[in-house]
Amino acid sequence: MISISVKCFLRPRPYICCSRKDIKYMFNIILFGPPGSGKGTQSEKLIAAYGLIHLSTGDLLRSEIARQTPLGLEAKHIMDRGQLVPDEVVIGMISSALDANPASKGFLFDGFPRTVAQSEALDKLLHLKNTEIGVVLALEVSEEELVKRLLNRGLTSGRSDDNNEAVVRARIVEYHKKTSVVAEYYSQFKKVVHVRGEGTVTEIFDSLCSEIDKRLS
Ligand code: B4P
Repeated sequence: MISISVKCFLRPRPYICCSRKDIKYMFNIILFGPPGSGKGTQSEKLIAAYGLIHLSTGDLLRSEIARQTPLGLEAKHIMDRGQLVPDEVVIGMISSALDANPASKGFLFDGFPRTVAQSEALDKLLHLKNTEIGVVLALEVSEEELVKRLLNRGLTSGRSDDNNEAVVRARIVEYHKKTSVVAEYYSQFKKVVHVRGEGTVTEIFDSLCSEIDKRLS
């Protein structure tokens, strides 16, 4: 049995830098990009701005590791090699999280889906709830910038997958091998928008908001 923790920030929107639209129906976003592209960073700001529920499979897995559950112990070995955890594990975690939040205005998926099998499973889970992905926001960052950011985070985060350059590069290889195709999968439904992921956190946040607002109007 997997226990999960989901961050829910249904509080008044604190950002006034650009016009947020109220979400009147369920709106689901995938924040997509390679490791270190700013998914976690931007997710925190987006959920606060739009009142979405944040589902980060990386956070869920790290919570399992911190609690030393059997799943967490197994996942740690895989994550420390820079590889992806098996699809059935992360799909199970997301399925439980969706069921635990029936009244959500929408979900922000961060670091999920990471394979085509995960994408297909997510679409089926959302279909069962009469909803779908509204947009896939794909952050674009050069490889050298990714490595720099992750190694820099490794100096303070305590994350064992961030403090070794070989592991960081292995995660990027894994991304190109198994995850980049997720953007192609959603492109066939015309859901992907590419957003420049280099610049200040505020500039990138404003670009993401502008793409979301277009789809909410
Ligand atoms: P995740 O937790 O998803 O981690 P990540 O992709 O490395 O980080 P993220 O992209 O969110 O980091 P951010 O840029 O915000 O995954 C970790 C591991 O879990 C995976 O390798 C895999 O093993 C496993 N896993 C997770 N989901 C899975 C799934 N669905 N299937 C299978 N396995 C899965 O931050 C990076 C750094 O950049 C930060 O220090 C930040 O401060 C900095 N930064 C952000 N924006 C910046 C900017 N604009 N300028 C400068 N620095 C910036």
